[in-house]
Amino acid sequence: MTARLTRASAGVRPPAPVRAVHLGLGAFHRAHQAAYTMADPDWGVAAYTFRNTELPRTLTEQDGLFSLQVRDDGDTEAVIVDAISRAHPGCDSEQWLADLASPEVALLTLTITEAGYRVSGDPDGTAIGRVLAGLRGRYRAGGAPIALVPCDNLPGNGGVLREAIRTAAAREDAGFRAWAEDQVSFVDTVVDRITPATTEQDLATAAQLTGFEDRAPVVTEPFSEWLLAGDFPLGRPAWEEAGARFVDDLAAYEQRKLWFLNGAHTLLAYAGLALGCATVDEAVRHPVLARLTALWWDVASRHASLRAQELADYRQRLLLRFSSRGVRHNLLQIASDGSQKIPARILPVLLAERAAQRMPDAPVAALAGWLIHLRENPVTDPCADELVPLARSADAVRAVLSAVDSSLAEDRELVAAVGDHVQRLREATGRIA
Ligand code: CS2
Repeated sequence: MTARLTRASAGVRPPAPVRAVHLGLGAFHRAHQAAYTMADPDWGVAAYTFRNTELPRTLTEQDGLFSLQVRDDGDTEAVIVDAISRAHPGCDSEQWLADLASPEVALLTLTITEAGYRVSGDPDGTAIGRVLAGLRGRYRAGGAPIALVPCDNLPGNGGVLREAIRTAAAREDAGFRAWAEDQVSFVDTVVDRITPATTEQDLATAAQLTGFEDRAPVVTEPFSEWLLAGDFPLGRPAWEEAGARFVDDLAAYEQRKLWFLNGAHTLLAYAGLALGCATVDEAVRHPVLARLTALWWDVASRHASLRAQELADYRQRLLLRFSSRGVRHNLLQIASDGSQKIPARILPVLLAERAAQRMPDAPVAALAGWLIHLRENPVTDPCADELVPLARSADAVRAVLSAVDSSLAEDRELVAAVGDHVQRLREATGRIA
């Protein structure tokens, strides 16, 4: 019989004092920030999720421990991650407020998805609303400074979070708003580690590899990157021990990550689903999709600021990462939240190309695939209620494009090209439009 996973049974140190809080306790946090924080035994994380109450309960039963299965094409190595000192469901709001008010807590990392930074109307009950409540409590409890470290794939994510907090705080008192401007540091980050959702099979593998019954394992790839720019007024874990890099300017790296990795993911997800593929490794082997991906990287390279050689190396490595059979990354998972992802990943390159009067195939294919996805698949997107009917309307291409960027919808040649590409994808699968 496999033993229960606990700190005692695994012979792992006791939980470190909580000095970091995390919001968004999903697989990505555990494969990324938690794994980096493990490099510094003085820092423990209190991790919160406002969605899934099962996971914090399971982690609590496992003393915060879980196994991280690092898989390349052939081998899997399992590491027990011990950085999470406490895990909490959303209903623990008193604990959340107490943690954020504590001067021992120096930083808050966030993985709340791209959609989590949208503030429209009352922020209460949203991730931003929770952060605002936490900051308000901290201000009232003495106002120790704090670093906020967003770890989602948005350009200028520190600035985006700052704006979201500012907007949400519009009705707060002036003293609090001045404190938030002065004492809250917004750190920009580029995060990278491909981490698919955990499957039943991964639980069995965890038991085989570790000898423990682990009900919260995470599967990830060997590659990992974390770039950060910003201040940590009360200090931070020695994340550099695990390979994090602190730089002055993230813009070029952010482009590289968002356009080359995430942009290609989005293209593979939408065009790939339209062509009947299910996972990234399958899609990247499909001749039509392999060609589109290469075209996408060519066109993105024209507008990226890193040196050509660096971009070429990054592409080479991405191909290996995408084609790894160790990490089966579902296209449907990547296809979620297109309305939030496309503007960060695809549109900057497409708009620059259109300004130069060119009509590049790859981003057009991504938009065409998105349209088909909105018509045919289950859609997870904060704007689904608006987008799905538009995608099924008579003037679908123009209507959907106008919902993401009005200038796209006014570009008649683009609207026609996306419409043509919808046909091409249909013909390639032998389906009728
Ligand atoms: C993916 C990302 O789901 C998605 O949209 O593109 O989660 C991607 O796997 C990560 O950014 C990799 O670092």
